[in-house]
Amino acid sequence: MSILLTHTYYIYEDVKEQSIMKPYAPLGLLYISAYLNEHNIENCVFDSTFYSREKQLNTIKEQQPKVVAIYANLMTKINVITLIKILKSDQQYGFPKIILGGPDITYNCENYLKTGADFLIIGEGEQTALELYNAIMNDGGDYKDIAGIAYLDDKKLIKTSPRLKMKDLSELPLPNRSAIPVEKYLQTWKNNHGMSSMTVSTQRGCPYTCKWCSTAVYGQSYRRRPADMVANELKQLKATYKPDSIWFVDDVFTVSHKWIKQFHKEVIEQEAIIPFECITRAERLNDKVLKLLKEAGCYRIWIGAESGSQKIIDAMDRRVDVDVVKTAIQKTNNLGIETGTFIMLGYPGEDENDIKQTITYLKAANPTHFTITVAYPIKGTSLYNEIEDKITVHPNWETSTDRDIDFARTYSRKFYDYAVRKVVNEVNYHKEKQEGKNFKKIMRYKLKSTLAGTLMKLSR
Ligand code: B12
Ligand code: SF4
Repeated sequence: MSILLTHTYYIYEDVKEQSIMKPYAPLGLLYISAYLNEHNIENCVFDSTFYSREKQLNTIKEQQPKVVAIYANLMTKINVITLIKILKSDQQYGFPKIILGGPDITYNCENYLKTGADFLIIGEGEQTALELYNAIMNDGGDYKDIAGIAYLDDKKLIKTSPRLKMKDLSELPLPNRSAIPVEKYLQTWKNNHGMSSMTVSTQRGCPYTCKWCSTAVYGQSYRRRPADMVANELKQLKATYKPDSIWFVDDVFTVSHKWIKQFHKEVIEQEAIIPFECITRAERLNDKVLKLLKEAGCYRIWIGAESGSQKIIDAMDRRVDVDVVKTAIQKTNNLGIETGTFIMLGYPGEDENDIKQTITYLKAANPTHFTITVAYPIKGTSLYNEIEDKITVHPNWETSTDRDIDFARTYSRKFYDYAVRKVVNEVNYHKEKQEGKNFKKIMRYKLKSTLAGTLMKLSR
C-alpha cells in the first residue's frame, strides 16, 4: 500500500458522543480517496471512528504505507499530534511521510510541522493530495511548485501559492463510501435512534462573513454541484444503503433559490427523495422555498440566529434581523417541518440583558430543537483576531484545542455555564407550560431555571 488515509476520531473515547451516538463518516477523506482512485492511485482508508489507536497502528505496521495522510480538525488535533509522534519515533511503522489536511491546518501550519508532519495540505484537498503524493513517490520533485501546501525547509516555513478553488464541482467523483464500514454507522444510528442517517455535501464555501465561523477550507466562496448529480447520488445511496435520513452538510442550503428549484425537480424526476435535514439562513427562506423543500423531503431545518439580541447579532456580523429569524422559524413550524436553532452565549459585549432577549426570542420562535455553546475563538476567524489581545487563558498548543482558549468577557467563565443552564431550563419551562400536561416537569424546569439564575448572580 502506498498511501493510507486516516483520521483520529475514536468514538470509544468520546464520552459525550457516547450519550448522543449520531456518528457520521469522514466525508473529506472519502472525497480524497475517490479522487486518488480516479487517477489510479491505490489507496486505503483507515476510518478510526469505531476502532482504537492500537488497531490503527497495527494496520499501519502491517501495511507499511509510504505515506500516511491524516485529517485534522479542532477537536481531533491532540490525537493527530500523538499519532504523528508515534509514527515519527518508532521504526516498526516504516517511517512513512506524514501529510495533514482538514480545517485545523490553515492557521496552525508552523505548529503542526514542528510536531513532525512532513507536509500540510491547505484548503481543498483533492488536487493537492494527488500532486503531492506523486511528487513524494517520485522522490522529491520540486515541492515549491505544488500549490496549496506547507512544509519546513531547513526549519524555515515554506508556504506555496494558494491552491485555486475547484470551480466546477461536477468534476468531483462521489465520495468513496465503499472504503469504510458504512453499515457500522447505520447500525449505530438504528440501535440508538431507531433510524439511520448519512451525510451528503452539495456545496463548497459560504459567501457570508460571520465573525466566529471558520472558513479555513473553502473560503468565502460559493460553488455548487449540479442538482441532477446530487439527486443521482441520493438515488445511489437509497439503492445501496437505504438510509432513513440525510444531513446535507452544506453551510447555507438555500442560498440559491434557483438551485433549490432544480433540486426539487430532479429528486422528484429521479425518484430520489430521502427525508433530509439542512442548515440555512432565515433570509434565504420564503414560503415558496419552504414548500419546495418540504416536497423534496425536508423534515428539519436548522436556522441560525446565534442570539436573540440584535446588538450581538450585529457584533457577529451575522447580517440578519432577529425578527426575520423568529418569523422563519415560526413559519417552518407551521408547515410541519421541524426547526432547530443555534445559540451562542458569552460573545464579546454580551450582557445579562442580551441573554434575557435570547430567552424571549427562543420562547417566541419556539424551535423544535436548540443547541447552546459558550463562544470560543477559532484561530483564523475575525473573532479570534478581535479578542487576541484579551486572551486570559492561552494553553499549551500541543495539549489543548481552541475551545480551551478563554478571553476577558463581560462576566466570569462560570457565569456562562450557569447562563446556559438558565436558558435551557427557562425555555423548556415555557414549552412545557404551553403544553400544560406534566405539572411535575413544569415545576422541575422552573426550579432549575431559578437556581441557575441565582448562581448567575452569585458568579457575576
Ligand atoms: C459535518 C460537520 C461536523 C460533524 C462531523 C461528522 C463527520 N464525521 O464528518 C459533527 C457534527 C460531528 C461536527 C462536530 C464538530 N465540528 Co464540525 N463540521 C461539519 C461541517 C458542517 C461539514 C464537514 C464536511 O463533511 N464537509 C465536507 C467535506 C468534503 O469537507 P472537509 O471535511 O473540509 O474536507 C476537505 C478538506 O478539509 C480536505 N481534507 C479533509 N480531510 C483531509 C485529510 C487529508 C489527509 C487531506 C490531505 C485533506 C483533507 O479535503 C477535503 C476535500 O476538499 C463543517 C463545515 C463545513 N462546511 O465543512 C464543520 C466544521 C468542520 N466543524 C467544526 C467544528 C468547530 C466542530 C466541533 C469542534 C464543534 C464543537 N463545538 O464541538 C466538533 C468537533 C467534533 C470532533 N470530535 O471532531 C469547524 C472546524 C474548525 C476547525 N478549525 O477545525 C467547521 C469547519 C465549522 C466551522 N465553519 O466553523 N462537525
Ligand atoms: S455561520 Fe453560516 S452563514 Fe455565517 S459564515 Fe459560517 S457558514 Fe456562512
